[in-house]
Amino acid sequence: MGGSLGSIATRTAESAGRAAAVLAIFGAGHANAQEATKPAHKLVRIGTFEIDRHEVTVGQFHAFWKATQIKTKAERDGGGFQYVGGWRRMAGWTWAAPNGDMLGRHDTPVVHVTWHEAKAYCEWMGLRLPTDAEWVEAAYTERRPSPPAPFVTGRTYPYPSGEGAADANQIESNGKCHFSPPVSVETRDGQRLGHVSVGSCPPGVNGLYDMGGNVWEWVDHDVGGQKRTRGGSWWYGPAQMKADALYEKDPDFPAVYIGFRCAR
Ligand SMILES: [Ca+2]
Repeated sequence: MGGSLGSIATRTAESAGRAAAVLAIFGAGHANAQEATKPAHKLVRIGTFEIDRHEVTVGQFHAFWKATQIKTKAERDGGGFQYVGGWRRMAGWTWAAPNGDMLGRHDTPVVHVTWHEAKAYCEWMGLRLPTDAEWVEAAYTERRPSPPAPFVTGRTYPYPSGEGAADANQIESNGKCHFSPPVSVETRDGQRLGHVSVGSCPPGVNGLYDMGGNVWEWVDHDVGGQKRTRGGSWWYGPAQMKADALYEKDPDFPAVYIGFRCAR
């Protein structure tokens, strides 16, 4: 996922200077919108459709932000949400600074984006959000003709990571992939937690990364005006990673736990 943005994780942005810092670090910002190039996407074919191998990253979303001059809802409203005994707006927490006090690494999943913003990003890329059925097919049923062990063609697994959930970035992970400071700083049950760079965990069903855990993923599925999220996140255990874990959120809700990937 190379690039010149890796060093930003160690940069601290003061609240008042954050926008300037983001512009300085990411480049010329909106001023050079016409020069923006679209980021590369690695898609995996699953039958009749393709889906991103990774969650969409901060670096990829930055190209969209720069080209379209979008101001995300979290940016407009002063920050996205975190659950702290209830949903709380976190000042300055945005796609560029997922935890406010430091800028997001380019190879970490973008969060604090609404369903509408995720959809707009995918469409800007000539892609779209996966449907719920596509996401489920890709996450749980192995479709590769010759998958590496232990995966078996045609088998449907309980978790996107396979028979077990220990390889995923979730609260009961065994440590194969885990919080990598300083992207997120949070504690739950005495553990330091957060999302990790995409591809940090072992690949799961269909060779896809982080379909289970890391960050929730918006899909194109409406339930009474709410939009479904799939796969659980680093904040939860394995139960939220399963196919029967059905959760929906307001499509205008930006949160530190929610990202997305695209399909076509
Ligand atoms: Ca995920």
